[in-house]
Amino acid sequence: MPEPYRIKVVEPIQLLTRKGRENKIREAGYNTFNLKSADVYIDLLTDSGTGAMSTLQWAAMMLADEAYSGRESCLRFKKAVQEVMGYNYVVLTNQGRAAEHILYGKTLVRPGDYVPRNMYFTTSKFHIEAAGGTLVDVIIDEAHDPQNNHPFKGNVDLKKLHDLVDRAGVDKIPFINVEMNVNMAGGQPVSMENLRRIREFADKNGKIVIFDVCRAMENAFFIKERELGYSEKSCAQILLEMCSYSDGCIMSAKKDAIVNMGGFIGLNDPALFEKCENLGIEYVGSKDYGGMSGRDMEAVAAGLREGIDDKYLASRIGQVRYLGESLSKAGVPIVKPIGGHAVYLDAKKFLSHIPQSQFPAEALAATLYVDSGVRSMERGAVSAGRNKQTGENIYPKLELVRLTIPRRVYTNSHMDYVAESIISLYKHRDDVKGLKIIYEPKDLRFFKARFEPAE
Ligand code: P61
Repeated sequence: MPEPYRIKVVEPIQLLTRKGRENKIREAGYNTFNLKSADVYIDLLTDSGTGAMSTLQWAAMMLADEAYSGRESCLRFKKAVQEVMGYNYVVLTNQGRAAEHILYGKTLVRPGDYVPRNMYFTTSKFHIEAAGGTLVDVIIDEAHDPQNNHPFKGNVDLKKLHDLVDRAGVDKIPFINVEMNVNMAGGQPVSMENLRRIREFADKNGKIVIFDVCRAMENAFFIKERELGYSEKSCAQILLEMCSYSDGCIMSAKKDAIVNMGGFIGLNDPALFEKCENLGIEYVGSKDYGGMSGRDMEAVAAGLREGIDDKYLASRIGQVRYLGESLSKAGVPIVKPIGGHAVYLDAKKFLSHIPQSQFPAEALAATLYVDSGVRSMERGAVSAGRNKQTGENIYPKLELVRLTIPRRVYTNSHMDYVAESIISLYKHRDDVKGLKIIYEPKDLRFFKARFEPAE
C-alpha cells in the first residue's frame, strides 16, 4: 500500500559536487556527525527528532498552553502517555538521556551495581556508568551475529540473567533494563513471550523492570507480524500489553512519537515517581514542563497516537524494508532481519580488508558521503568507546553503518538513490582506506571525534 498521507510542505535539498563533498568530509574530520546538514543530500544520520510532523500535530501546537504551572498541555501529554502506554505517572523531560540521567543515574543505580540490559545503548551505558554501575549485556547471542535471522533478536537470554544474579548477587541488581527494538543490534524486536518471562523472573527476584520505549511502537508492529496469537490485535493493544510487563520506562519521544524534541519517564509506583519528579525539577525544569515548551508537549501527545497507528507503522517499516531488500538483492552485506528504523551495513564484511582498529564503519560512512552525499552513522568501535580501566579501544562484534530512515520524510525514490549509491560503492570497496583517531573527547566520543586517513 502507498503511504497513508500526502505531502503538504517540502524542504529543498541539494547535492554538492564530489570535490565539494571531499572538502566537507575532510573539514569534518571524516566524522559524519561533524558535517553541516546543508552539505548533506539525503540525511540518514538518525531517526531521532528528524520526522515530519502531521497537520494535526502542527495544529495542536497552536493550541498549546504555555503557562508556567498547571498547564493544560501537560495534562494532555500525561493523558496520552496513560492511554497509549498505560503508565500511571509521568515525569516530563526534554529528551531520552535526561530521563536516563534522572531514573538510572540519580535514582536507581548505586556504585558497584550491575544493570542487565539487552545490549548497550551509548547514553544508557553512560548514565549507568557515571553513577558507578556496570551495564551487563544479556541479549541472546544471535543478536551479535549480523547474518542470523532470528525473528526476535532483541530478546533477553534468561540464562544470562540467572547467571548474573548468581555471580553478582541479587542485591547488586537495581533493575532490569529492556530496550524495545534494540537499536545497536540493528533495530531488532523483543517478543511478548520474552517480556512475560522477564516479568516472571523479576517478580521471583523482587526486581523492577524498566523499559526503554523509544521504539516500542515499531517493536509492537513486529510482534503483530511475527508472533503467534497477535496478528488480529492492533499495535495499540499490543503496546499496552508490552508495557504492562514493566514497572516504568524512559522515552525519547523524538523517535516513535515523531517530534523534534521531547521525552518522559513513565512509572507506576507513586514513591518512585515522587523522587523522579523532584529530581526533574532540579535538573530539567519544573514539573509541568520538564524541559519542553507547551507546544512540544502537544506535538508529543498527538504524535503518540499517530505513531501507534497500524497503517502508518506498516508503511514506515515497509520503507525501511524496501531499502534493505534492494541492498540485500545486490549482495551488499546488511544486518538480517531488516530492522524497524534503519538498515545496517555490515562494515566488517563490506570492508573486510580494513582491520577494526582502523574503524571500517567510520571509513564506510565517510566514503558513502563523498560518493553520494548520503549521511549515515557509524555504530561500531568508535561508538563503543574505550574500556574505563585499561583505556583500550573496545572492539564490538558488530561493526555497522546505520542508514536511519527519518519518519515520513523521504520517498522510495530517495531510497532507490541511496541503494544505487551503496551498490556502486560496494563495487569499488577495495579502494576505501581505514582511519585513525586524531581527537576524541573522554565520553560519548563518536559525537565529536576527528579522524584522518590511516598511514
Ligand atoms: C539515535 F549516536 N538515540 O538512535 P535522546 N535510548 C535509545 C536511543 O536510541 C536513544 C536514547 C535512549 C539516538 C540519538 C543519539 O550514540 C547516540 O532523546 C535506545 O537522544 O537523548 C537515542 O535519547 C537517548 C544518537 C543518541 C547517537 C546517542 O540516533
